[in-house]
Amino acid sequence: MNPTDEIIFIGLPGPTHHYGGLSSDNVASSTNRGSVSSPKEAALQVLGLMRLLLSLGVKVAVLPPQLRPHMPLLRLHFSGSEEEMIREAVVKAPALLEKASSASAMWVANAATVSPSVDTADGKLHLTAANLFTNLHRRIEAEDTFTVLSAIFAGVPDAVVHPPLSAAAGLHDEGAANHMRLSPGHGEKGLHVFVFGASGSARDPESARQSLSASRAVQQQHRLPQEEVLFVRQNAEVINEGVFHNDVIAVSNADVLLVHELAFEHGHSALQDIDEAYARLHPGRELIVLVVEDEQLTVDEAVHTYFFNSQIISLPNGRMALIAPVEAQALYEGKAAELMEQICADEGNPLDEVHFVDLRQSMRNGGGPACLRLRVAMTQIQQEALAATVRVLVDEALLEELEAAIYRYYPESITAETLGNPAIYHASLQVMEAFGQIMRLNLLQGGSAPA
Ligand code: SUG
Repeated sequence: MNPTDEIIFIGLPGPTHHYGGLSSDNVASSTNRGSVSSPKEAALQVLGLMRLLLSLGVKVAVLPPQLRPHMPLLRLHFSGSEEEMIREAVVKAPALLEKASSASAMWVANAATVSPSVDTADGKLHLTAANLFTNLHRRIEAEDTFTVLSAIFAGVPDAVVHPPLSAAAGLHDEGAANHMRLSPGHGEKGLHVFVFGASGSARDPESARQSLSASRAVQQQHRLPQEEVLFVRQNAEVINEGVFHNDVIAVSNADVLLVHELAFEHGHSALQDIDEAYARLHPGRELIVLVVEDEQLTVDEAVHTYFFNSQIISLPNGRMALIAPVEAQALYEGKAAELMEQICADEGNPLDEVHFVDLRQSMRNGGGPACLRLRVAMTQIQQEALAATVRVLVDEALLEELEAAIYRYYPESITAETLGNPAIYHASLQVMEAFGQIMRLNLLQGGSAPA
């Protein structure tokens, strides 16, 4: 068997990264509406995250930003040249221009749901681009995400990239942010835990982003056998407290699940269901469930510190590390950071170390370390083919090239008003051109591979 391991794709913020207050269910986004952003700093902070992951021996790849403002959206409302539409939009429809300008494609945990070859009945690596239906500024990502993922995986044997699910059929899908894959190791069969907020029942909170029907559709098209899946309902109360995605209240890696006791509708009994399903799939193997009680950290504290939006990564020595946002140290007198240190000091779990990263630019929009990553478990052969098709696997040389383009083209700061300056659009075009050349992708055509 091919040893399989995981590539962590990290999303890069684009040059229009700003604070539009566009997600009403997302506390950070709503709170920071209208504050001044720095696209340059945002992108450099994400490069810092990539460097840290590389230094810890993780395989990292990059997903590029999308061209903004999104012209097809503006063209539904305005006409003329791109510059004319931007100038008119900032005066007549500033809220629309903000949505069209969102750099939200950086949160690639929402780009797709992934099922590796080892899990699927047809032996294929399936990816379904998320339709992100709930919010307009995110919905416009879906087509280009599909295009860029198709180009990136075009040469990868057995990879199938599915287009976004049909929102017209009522399927609302937010990708990997509501999905956890539990397995003894990345190359062994995984239990896919699909977490949903809406099932068409009267209990559905209005702001639920993920529907059960969408999760089921993903299971079917990914050919995931019944014994490898579990559908778990989010706790409606915590959705209303700002847990807009499951990855705001739970995080997993391989056989470790770190979760708040109030994450799911039936609390501890849902956790028991997960444990039992895992034991059926892997008899005799233990799932390590680390439950954080409300007494230790309240849901509100979890939402503000993004404790659970950390990444848990596997280290080359077989142990694990937490990659956590600096807010965990800064808020509530460092209570969340302390809890992380305690977990890492406990020898009963594989977590050994915690690294705090400054992702403040992204965090102010509700995007922590886990939002910025999409995990793809791939066989060696698939990884080699990926490397031969496009240049997305990150090494120091690639980072330096991306960094030079960021210093050259990214604005220092952005406000709602500056989005009306066509110069920002021109800078975005230059970024797409530059990144496209670096990564061997045609980013001006939505990310397709060059002919
Ligand atoms: O969808 N924020 C994103 C954050 C996504 C975080 N992703 C995960 N949890 N996986 C969202 O709410 C805010 C944009 C703004 O307000 O300008 C935004 O879209």
